[in-house]
Amino acid sequence: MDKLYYHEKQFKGVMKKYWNQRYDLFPNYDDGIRLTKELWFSVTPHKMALFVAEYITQFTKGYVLDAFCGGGGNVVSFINAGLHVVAIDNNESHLECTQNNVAVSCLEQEENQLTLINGDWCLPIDALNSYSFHVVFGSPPWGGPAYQEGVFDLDQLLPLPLGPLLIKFAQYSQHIILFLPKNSNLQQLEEITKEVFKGKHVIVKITRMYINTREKGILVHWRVKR
Ligand code: MGP
Ligand code: SAH
Repeated sequence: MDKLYYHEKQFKGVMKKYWNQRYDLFPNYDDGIRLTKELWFSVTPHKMALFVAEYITQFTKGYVLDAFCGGGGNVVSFINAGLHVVAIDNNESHLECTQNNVAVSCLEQEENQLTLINGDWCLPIDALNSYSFHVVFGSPPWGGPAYQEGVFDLDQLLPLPLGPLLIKFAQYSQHIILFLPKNSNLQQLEEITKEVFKGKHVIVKITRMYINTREKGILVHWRVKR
């Protein structure tokens, strides 16, 4: 199990700002939210997770694949919006954090509304074969707080560069939504999109996401028309 960070004394240097923002991340932080060090700088703040969930419910009430569930920042809002979620992560501690954070944040849950799967996007994930998803959502690792230096090269996304990641996710749904760094190279995003979806009609919508006037990231929605 990765170490959990839940006491102010554990937060040093750049990590302090994430502790100070804890109620932006989870307004119910004091109810027993559990996060590893990586999750403290990766979870989607609550207001943005709400926005994403509401955005998705405008076009579907069906199954969402959260490809990198982390600490459940997005999963909590998907569940509360009534969506069914299949949540993947390759870190057992993070899956446990999601399970805990959903339990303390989602008071009403339908049976089978959430399925957690330990899966690695660098390998085939056979457990996904029996599902049909309306949306694939993903907030992949950006390489930590240092992502802000300069323009973010989308080939540096983990665990796969943007192109191969889109090719994988396009196998599961016509709607792919990714939360990416605010300083992402948008020209590169356009070039990768043209290459991956060559010959297909694809609409891309980019939304800049702010909390209290500070930009936190961009939400990119690819809608591939058949
Ligand atoms: P930030 O930009 O590192 O900090 O993270 P802050 O305090 O908002 O910005 P600053 O300009 O004041 O320094 C902002 C948000 O981006 C986090 O709450 C996460 O939602 C997201 N985020 C940051 N990182 C480093 C990652 C990451 O590696 N992966 C993912 N998925 N999200 C991240
Ligand atoms: N949206 C989440 C945060 C995601 S952080 C939230 O709001 O809580 C990104 C997650 O990707 C981390 O939990 C990390 O364990 C996971 N991850 C990294 N590499 C992966 C891989 N190869 N396959 C699946 N998950 C991976």
